[in-house]
Amino acid sequence: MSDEDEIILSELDDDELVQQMFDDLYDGLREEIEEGVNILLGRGWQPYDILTKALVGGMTIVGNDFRDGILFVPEVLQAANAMKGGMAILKPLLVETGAPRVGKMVIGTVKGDIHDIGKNLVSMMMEGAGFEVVDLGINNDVDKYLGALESEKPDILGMSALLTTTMPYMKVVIDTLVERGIREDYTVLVGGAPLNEEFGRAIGADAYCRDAAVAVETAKDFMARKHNQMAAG
Ligand code: B12
Repeated sequence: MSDEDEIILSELDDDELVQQMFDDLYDGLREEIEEGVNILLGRGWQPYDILTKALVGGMTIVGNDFRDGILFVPEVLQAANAMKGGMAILKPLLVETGAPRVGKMVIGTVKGDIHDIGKNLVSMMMEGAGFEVVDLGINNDVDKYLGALESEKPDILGMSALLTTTMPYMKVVIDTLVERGIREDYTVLVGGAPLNEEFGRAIGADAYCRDAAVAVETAKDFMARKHNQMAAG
């Protein structure tokens, strides 16, 4: 048995534990991540803080080393799997806020793109803020989005893209909404690491959101505007 096998997570203080969780996420150790999340919850940490400080923090390190060619797809998949284990524990806690229903969102990752961690995080936070969320998953083409808009009648359409090669597809979807004369029926929010505000504007989205917290705030803003318009009209 190596020294590393003997680390007892519950004996670490908060800072050490978060550091250890960064390492465990990096190594794709799902069970250890789940245990770490449970320990932090037991110590009174807010689910949102665990998500952003321990899990997203760890994923940032993975992302940097992936970019720099130190980690490769199989390792990153393992890390993503460990992250999802932690997120699954936090989801019911984030969602269970008893907030009144404020609106409905259809969300999905665009065609050609299989990244879903950020999208899932946005879904969780939106549900926690009182939105009903219909998650279309990954690799969605125009027809999938249009079908869901038609059947679900949401207030908001959210699209996620993590690749520079897939982000232009968001414009394809928005252009189709314009062609069909239904663009104004929805607030379109877009997000994903390679996007920025300028891109969001250029493709005709209502807003680009840097992260899940901004997504929630922006969605609430748009819902408030919609209600004010309805009250005025
Ligand atoms: C995990 C990961 C993977 C995993 C995905 C697992 C999964 N289930 O998602 C795997 C291993 C499968 C993968 C595969 C690939 N990946 Co990858 N991946 C990543 C990595 C490391 C992390 C992404 C992540 O989950 N981040 C954590 C989440 C929380 O952040 P986020 O996604 O940005 O989401 C937040 C915001 O952006 C925003 N947001 C996101 N979506 C939405 C949507 C809406 C509506 C709103 C409002 C907000 C919002 O809110 C989120 C929460 O705060 C990134 C690195 C990076 N820096 O992003 C590379 C990265 C995105 N991948 C990259 C590449 C190149 C690939 C591959 C092509 C590699 C290959 N050679 O095969 C494939 C592509 C597969 C495909 N067709 O999609 C590149 C993209 C480069 C580019 N400029 O296009 C990156 C940037 C790495 C790099 N620097 O090289 N990847």
